[in-house]
Amino acid sequence: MKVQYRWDLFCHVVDNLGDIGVTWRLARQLVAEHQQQVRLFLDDFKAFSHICPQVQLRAAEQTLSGVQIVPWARQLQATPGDVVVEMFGCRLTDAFISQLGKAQIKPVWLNLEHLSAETLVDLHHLKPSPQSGGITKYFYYPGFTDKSGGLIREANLIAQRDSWQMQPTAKRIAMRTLGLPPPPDHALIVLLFSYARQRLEGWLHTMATSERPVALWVCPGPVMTAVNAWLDMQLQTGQITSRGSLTIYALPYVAQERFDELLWAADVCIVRGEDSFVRAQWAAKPFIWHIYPQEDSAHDRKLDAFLDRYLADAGTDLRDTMIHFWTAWNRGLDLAPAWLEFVDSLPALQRHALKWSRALQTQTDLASQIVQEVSQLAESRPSLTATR
Ligand code: TRH
Repeated sequence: MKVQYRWDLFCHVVDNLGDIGVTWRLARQLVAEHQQQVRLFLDDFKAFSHICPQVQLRAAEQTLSGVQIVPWARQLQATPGDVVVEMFGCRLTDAFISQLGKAQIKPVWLNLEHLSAETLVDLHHLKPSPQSGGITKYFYYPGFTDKSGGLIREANLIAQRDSWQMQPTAKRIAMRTLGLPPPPDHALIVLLFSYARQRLEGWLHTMATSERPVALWVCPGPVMTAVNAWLDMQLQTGQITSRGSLTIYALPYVAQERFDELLWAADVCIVRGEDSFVRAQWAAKPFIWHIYPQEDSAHDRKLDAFLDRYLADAGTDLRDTMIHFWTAWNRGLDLAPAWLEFVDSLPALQRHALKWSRALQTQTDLASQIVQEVSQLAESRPSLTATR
C-alpha cells in the first residue's frame, strides 16, 4: 500500500505563470493520483487566479482540488511536513529552514529544478547537498531521459487527448464553452502563447494574405501589444477582428484544467516557458517554443539541446524547417519566409510530433518518479511519521 506523506510545496512566483503553473499541476497530481497530502505555500495569489479562477485571493487557508493552499508567510509558524519541495530554487525562510534542522526525523528536502534537455541534467539529478543542521537537500531535475526525473504527465492524459480528438463534436463544444466562435471553414488554427516579441508584422501579413483562412488565438499577455500595433487598434479580451484571411481572437485566461483543449484544437501551437512547452508535446502538435530569455545566452544552449533531441531522427528537410522557424522566432527575425516553409511541412511536422509524443510516453512521469524517490529517501529514516 502506498505511504501517504505530508508534502509542503513552496512556490515563489518570479514572473508570469510558469512557477505556479508547474507547482499547481504537480500538487493536483500528487493528491489525485498518489493520494498524498499536499500543502502549498504561495506568494502570488493574483498570478494563481489566472489559471485557477476559483481561488480566493485573501483567504488565510483554502483547499482546492484536495490541495491545502496557504500564503507564503504561513511558513513562519508552520511545522514542516514529511517532504519539503522548493520549486525552482525558491528560498525558504530561515525560520522554516531552522525548523527542518530541529525536526527529530528530518523531512525529505528536494529542490525541483527547471526543465532542460541538456545532458548535465542526468549527471545532477538527485545529487545530495548537505545543509547546516544536519539535513540534506536533493536536487530533482525533470528531463527527457530515463536518468532524469521525467516530465509531468497525468495518468489519463493521452487517452483523454485521443478520445477528445476522435469526437467530432468535442472541439465545437469546447470552443463554445471557452467562448470561442467557430473559426472559418478549413481554417488553420494557430494558438499564440509567447513572450513579448517585436517584428510580427511580416508573419501577420503573410497569414492575412494566405489562400487558406487562418484563425489566430492569442492568449492574454504581452505579445498582444505587438499584435495590436499591427492591427492599429486595442483588441480587448473576448474580441475578434479580421484582416484578409486572418481572424484574430483575443482569448481570456482559461483554467489550467482546460488549457490542453486549446492545444488539442489548434493546428500549430506557439508556447513558452516550461509547462506549456511540455503540454504542446503531449498534445502532439507541430509547435514553436519561445524559450524564456536568460543571461549569458543560457537559453540558446537549452534551445539547441532540445532541438537536438527532438530532431534526432528527423530528415534533413524537416530539421531545417524547424530550425529556421524556431531560430527566427527566438532571435526576433522576420518570420515570413520561415513561416511559409513551416506551413508547407505541416503534415510531416504533425507526424513527427506524434512520434515524439509516443516515444516520450514510455518514460515514467515526474509525479510517479518523485513519489518513488521520496519513499526511498524516507525509508532510510526508519521512524518517519507517515499515515499508512
Ligand atoms: O508563464 P510562463 O512563461 O512561465 C514561466 C515563468 O516565466 C517562470 O518564471 C519561468 O521559471 C518558467 O516559465 C520557465 O510559461 P509556462 O511555463 O508555459 O506557464 C504557463 C502556465 O499557465 C501553464 O501552466 C499553462 C497556464 N495557462 C492556463 O492555465 N490558462 C491560460 O489561459 C494560459 C494562457 C496559460
